[in-house]
Formats: sequence, structure tokens, C-alpha cells
Amino acid sequence: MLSSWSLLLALASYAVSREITFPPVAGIQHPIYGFAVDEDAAELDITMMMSGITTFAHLPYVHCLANESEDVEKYDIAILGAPFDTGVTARPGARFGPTGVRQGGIRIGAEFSWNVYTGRNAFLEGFRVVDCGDAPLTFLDNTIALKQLDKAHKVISGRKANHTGYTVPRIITLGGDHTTTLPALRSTYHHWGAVSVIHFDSHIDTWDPEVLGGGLSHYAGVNHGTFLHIAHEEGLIKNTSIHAGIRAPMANKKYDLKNDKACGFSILTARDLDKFGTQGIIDKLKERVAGSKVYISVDIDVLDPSYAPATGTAEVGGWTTRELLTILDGLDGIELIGADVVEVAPIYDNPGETTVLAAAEVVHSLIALMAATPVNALS
Ligand SMILES: [Mn+2]
Repeated sequence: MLSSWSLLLALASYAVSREITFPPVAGIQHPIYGFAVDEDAAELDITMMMSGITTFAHLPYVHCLANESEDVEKYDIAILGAPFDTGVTARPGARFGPTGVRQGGIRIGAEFSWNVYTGRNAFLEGFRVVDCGDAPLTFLDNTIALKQLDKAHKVISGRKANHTGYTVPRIITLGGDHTTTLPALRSTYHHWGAVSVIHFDSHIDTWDPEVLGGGLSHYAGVNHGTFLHIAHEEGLIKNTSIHAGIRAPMANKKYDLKNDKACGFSILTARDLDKFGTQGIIDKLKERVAGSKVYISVDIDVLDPSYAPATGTAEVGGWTTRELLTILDGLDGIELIGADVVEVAPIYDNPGETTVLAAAEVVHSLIALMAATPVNALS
């Protein structure tokens, strides 16, 4: 009979023979999985899906909001979270949007991002893309919070870009409710003058503050449904701007639409996609903004609630995620100087993370549009 001692010995030698070499967990920048198989990948560290702290697409975190006089690592395209949701008229929760979109982008990584449709990798086009974290915004006073966001944009876009021959870093904001687009447009105006806005949304968001806000106070009038009216009043946007995906009702028979036109917008409705197809929508958007610098704002509620339930003011009858991504990617070649994805309120998402996955891929497409077309600052 085998003694317990010899049984232990037998087990120990079996364990030794089965020993595997564990990959290192320290002393490396990026844990590696996979193999470099071509010359493009040879230089790269392959980022692990879950390691370190969650930045968008595992991009390097840079303290872009350090003191203006302080030098930080250079960048060309900056991801900035704007955790602000006290400008909403319906469900709150978009203050958690930046965290949600980063979580949705956890499977995106710079090295594993060769696009099957274009054969390109947006992260490897010569621009340095970084995550600046979230702007510190008070949640107790909208006026102060929006001023803080103005300042955050000023500091981040005010640094010298990394890319030679290109002098102003471009910012992609993760909202936040849609009011957060206003500080972004103030910032792009400072660098590029008035721009055309391509506004993907189910709502027009040019509402007169007297209509949406009720003229109660100036404070109440600055909200997620009026910011484009205010942007127009401040002269930040051109009258060659355009909405896409509109389907929400107006507050009156004529005034809202007349006001919308006066704010510089034309409209492509959600159902225009059925009429024109994705290529038709792309052509109309490009035609409208031709010859101008462009800001793209994506309210995630442009998608149907079946594709993006986690939003504050959901409207049925919207676009699919594939349709939106096809249209965004089709805008290749425009001079995109700033962009955002807003109104993502993760608390209403489902266990499959439908909304944040979509929002993250939208951000990926926006990075690709920026990377495809360098834009110089006004000289
Ligand atoms: Mn909106």
C-alpha cells in the first residue's frame, strides 16, 4: 500500500512536470497577449483588455488639466469627460456618461483596431490620442459648472499639439447632458471661428429659452434643449449647420421650426434615412457643410431606444447603431475640429451594455474622422 508520504511525493513531481511559465505582471508597460505578425504590429505592445485604470480605449492618461504654465505630455486628440447633467428636462444620469462610455470602450485598443471596412487604424495615423480624464465640474450650480467646462476646454486646447504642422489639439467630449456642447463650441470658436455643426439627435435643441425654460430665469434658459439657440446667439456657429435623425415633437405648430432655421439649421429627419439611404444622408450632410470647419455632436438618443435605452429623453423610431456608424464613417474627409457624444445615462442601460458599447464605437469613429484629416488652426 502506498504510504501517504510517497503519495505526496508523487503528486509533487506531477505538479512540477505540469508547471507552466506565467507571463510577468510587473516591470512592463502593457501586458502582452497575441503576437506581432506583420511590420505594422512589430513595434507595438498589445494592450490587455483589463489592466490598469480604465481610460477610453486604454489610451494613455495625461493630466491635461494641470496648471496652464505646467508642461504635460503632448497630444493631438484629447478625450475629455464632462460629468454634468443638471441641464436636463427629463431623466437625469448623464453625469455618469464619461465613466459609462469608457467602460463601453474597454474592448477597444490602439493596436487591435484595424478597421475591416477601411483597412486603417485611427490610432496609428500619426496623431497622439490621449484621455484627459473628467473636468472637475460642480454639480450644485449650472452656471459655475459650465464656466468650469469653458475653462477646461481653454486649458486643454491651449497647449501645443504633438503633431508637427498642426498646432491646436482637438477635443472629443464625453457628456454629460447636451448643454456641455456649448462650452465646446465656445472653445472651437476661439481657435477656428464659427463652424458648421452636424447635430445627430432626435431633438432639435435650438429651442428658444423662452419656450424651453419658460423664461423663468436666464439660468433656467440655458439647458440641454436650448444650447444651440444660445450658440447661434453667441455667433459660434454658421448658418450651414444641419440636424440628422430628428423625430421628436415640436412645442408649437410653426415657431420652433422657424426659429430653428433662423439658428442656421436644416433638418434631416429620422425617416429621411428610409427615403435617401445612408449614402444619401452622407451626401446631404457633406454638401451642407462643404467649405467649412465642422463640429459633430452626437446625442446618443439619435439611436432608437432599442439600440440606446440609456439616455435621458428617449424617442422611439430612431436609427440603428450600424446606420449611425455607416453615416459617421462616410463623413471621411470633412475638417472635423471638435466632437462629442452626449446624453449617455448608464443607469438606464441593460446588462448587455447596449448603449455604452454604441457610444464608445461612435467615439472611435469620431477619432477616425479627426485622424483622417488634419486641420490647422487659423493663422
Ligand atoms: Mn440633444
